[in-house]
Amino acid sequence: MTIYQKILSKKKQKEKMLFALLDPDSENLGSLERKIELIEKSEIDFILVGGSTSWNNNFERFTEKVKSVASKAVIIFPGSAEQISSSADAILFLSLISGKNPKYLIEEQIKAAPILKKTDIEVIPTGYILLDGGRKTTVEFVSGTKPISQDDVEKIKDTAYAAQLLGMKMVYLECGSGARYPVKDEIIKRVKEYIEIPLVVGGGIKDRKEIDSKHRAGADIVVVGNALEDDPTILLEKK
Ligand code: 1GP
Repeated sequence: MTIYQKILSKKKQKEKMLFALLDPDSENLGSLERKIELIEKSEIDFILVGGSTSWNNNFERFTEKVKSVASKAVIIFPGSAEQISSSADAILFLSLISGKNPKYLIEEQIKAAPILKKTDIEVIPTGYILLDGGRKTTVEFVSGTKPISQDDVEKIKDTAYAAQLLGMKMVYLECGSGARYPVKDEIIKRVKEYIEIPLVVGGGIKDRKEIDSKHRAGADIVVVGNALEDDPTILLEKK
């Protein structure tokens, strides 16, 4: 079974999913093993690796390290075509469809294509939609694109539906890492009425209460990054 098939099957069973995001630029390799041990014991389904920046230039080494410690599948969440490692199990092949920057709409994907052709990583085409989370986040800065205001519900749901019509396999509603507030429940509900493909929600989700509320609103997958830094034990408590 592919990772995408596993996601679809959980969605069908109405099993909510939780992904942990490990960003090579903000992880300390020393504490990484301990964090992965906690992840392994938790309900987290899959591990995402990646981020908007690649200052440390250690993506390959980092992904190999995560893969060597974790038994859970590792999915690349790339900030650019530089973040591809054949040791990962899959890649979210993102297109930043809320923005008008050709680099993140199609150019990085063209750069990535010949690299992916040579690997057998599973590719999951994903429409990536950046929303305003109350402060300028790294993804906004790096991508040079404006997030959609969370007041513009119609635009958000139309963008998500366009992703599905284009044949993308998932929609990712993103407020950016460290957002002041996450995607609002009303937005998730509205988007959910329009799409059948799995809905991923991330950015600024701080605790168990918020994870549950995003799941209840209709997110199939919730992604947490920073909160794992702050207090992994609380976050990873089983329900
Ligand atoms: C993944 O960018 C997020 O979508 C992660 O955000 O670090 O705020 O959890 P946080």
